[in-house]
Amino acid sequence: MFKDKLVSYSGVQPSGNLTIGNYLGAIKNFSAYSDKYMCFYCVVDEHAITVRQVPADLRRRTYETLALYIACGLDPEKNTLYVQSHVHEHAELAWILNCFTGFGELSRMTQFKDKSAKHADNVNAGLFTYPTLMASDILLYQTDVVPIGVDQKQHVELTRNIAERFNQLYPDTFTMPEPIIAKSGKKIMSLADPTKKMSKSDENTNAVVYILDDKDTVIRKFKRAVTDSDTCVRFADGKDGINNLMTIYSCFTGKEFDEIEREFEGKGYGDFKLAVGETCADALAPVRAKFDELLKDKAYLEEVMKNGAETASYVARRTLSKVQKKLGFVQIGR
Ligand code: AQP
Repeated sequence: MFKDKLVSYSGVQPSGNLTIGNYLGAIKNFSAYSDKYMCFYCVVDEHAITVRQVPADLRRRTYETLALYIACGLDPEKNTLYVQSHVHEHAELAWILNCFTGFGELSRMTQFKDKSAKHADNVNAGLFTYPTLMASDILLYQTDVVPIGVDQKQHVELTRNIAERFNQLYPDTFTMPEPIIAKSGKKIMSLADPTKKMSKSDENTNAVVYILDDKDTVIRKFKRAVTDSDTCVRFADGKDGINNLMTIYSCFTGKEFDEIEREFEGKGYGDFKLAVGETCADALAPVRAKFDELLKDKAYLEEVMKNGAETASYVARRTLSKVQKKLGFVQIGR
């Protein structure tokens, strides 16, 4: 076994501008593992092409997503930051895992149902087998923990089922990964429709707060957020809009809901929305500043990508070769 530490693994698709949902549900939580774990955080460009992408945009967003990882506090010296398509073992193991995954299992995936409804003109096989590629991402690194938002939990559960099935047939192949879902921020909702997840690919840009939005834009978006006809800031059933804003405020300030309720007692929604907007914008300002600086230095970002791909490939190759041997593929020692 290559590892002398536990492994943390996660990824983000460069399929749009990253949102505060991606930040609070995933990226912000990645750095908690940097000191004690061996960490692999990937820009999953192969996942992104399950939906049509404009090549120039995909290329730009791949650099941007990597820069955002670093701007959000992931030190490339402590974390392996890399791009999925730079490590060919992901696609190779995914093929093998496809042969150990049921058609019925993949058909039950909520994301597949949602995305095939949303992109009815392009329900491709990649969209269907997205979860086996994700299983490959995770299992290649003998991962122990996968920090994710709650929408990805079903995919990690499927990964565990595939790993268990494979390990039963070929013992001691894969480590069993655990999804790690933040208590707060696990599902940030759209500002325009708080019953729907905030997504980077949402066409309504007012529904989404991007990590790189400037302060005025962030405040304007929160001011327009859908709430309800009540006037009291409290967390309760049926108050999806306010619950979402309280969750966002709590994630950025660390305050509990009862503390937030006391803070805004006797104040209207206008004051509350302004406070959420200002707090969010101020928290993201240093990320934006660092991102701008990083993006000016493409050579540095490419060096991070190269070093990351080298480390990731070394580990991925070992797992893939172990799997191939177990399956009976002939090894010719090239
Ligand atoms: N709204 C959200 N709240 C909390 N966590 C979220 N994540 C995504 N949206 C929210 C988490 O971010 C990580 C990276 O997500 P992804 O890029 O793999 O794709 P996704 O889950 O499909 O996210 P999007 O923003 O909705 O992308 P598109 O619009 O391209 O489909 C994951 O850990 C995810 O849980």
